[in-house]
Amino acid sequence: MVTEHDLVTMSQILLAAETNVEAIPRLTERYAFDIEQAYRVQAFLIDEKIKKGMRLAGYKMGLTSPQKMKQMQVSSPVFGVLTAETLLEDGASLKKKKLIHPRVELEVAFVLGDSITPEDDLTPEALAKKIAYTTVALEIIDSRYQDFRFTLPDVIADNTSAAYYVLGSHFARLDDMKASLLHFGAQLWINGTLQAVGTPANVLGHPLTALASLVRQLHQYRGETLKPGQIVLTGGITEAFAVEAGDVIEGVIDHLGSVRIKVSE
Ligand code: 0L1
Ligand code: MG
Repeated sequence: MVTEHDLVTMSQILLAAETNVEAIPRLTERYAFDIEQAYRVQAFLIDEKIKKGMRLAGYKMGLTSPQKMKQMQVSSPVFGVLTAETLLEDGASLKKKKLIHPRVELEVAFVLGDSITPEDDLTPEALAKKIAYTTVALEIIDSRYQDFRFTLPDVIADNTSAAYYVLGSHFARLDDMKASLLHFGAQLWINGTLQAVGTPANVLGHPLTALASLVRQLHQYRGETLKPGQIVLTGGITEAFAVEAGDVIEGVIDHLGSVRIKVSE
């Protein structure tokens, strides 16, 4: 059984791995801990970052597509925390040497116009009214575990591999769009080669279903609710792809625009 002290120690091990850019063995090889305890480790990790001056910007859902669940051999979606300091500008350059083994994902991002609690109507129709803006995003994930291999508690403790994220410069309003988000095509390009195609429907059937799942899990594991202005990354539309120095990566989603980053050494 793990103690409170062990949970804090685990968060410190993960933070050191991130700071030192050094992969570590899975924490579950040393400690037996469950999903609830994993979210406590994640909370200790985020508290430490906030103490160092980082600011909460929103949340991310992870493991929301059948492709990602298969790739990582897990069976349920998870959430992590986004900070303002890890948001990159559209077109920015990402330094690979700051990361262990980064991968990129193409996602739909929401900027909330309203607070959302578990007591609210969480159907896609009702949630759509609480979204201020929708855009295309790239998420750069970077597991702190060796070989990107982990169990569900490991990856939750590691803030669901969050590293950086980039939002497109075009912000669309869901209610202004004639077609449903579910019918939009999504493309991930790396160095001018089409790497993957998909649709936002890959994300738990609808990115707004991922948002509903976030509302419930955030309340269950943190006792928190979503606030206006917060950013939500809804989860990868396709599997994740390894990122190399020199890469130019572009994500495109119909009606939501495009987003791009360059990767340097
Ligand atoms: O954002 C994601 O879907 C990543 C969640 C964690 C799993 C991974 O590192 O691939
Ligand atoms: Mg993601």
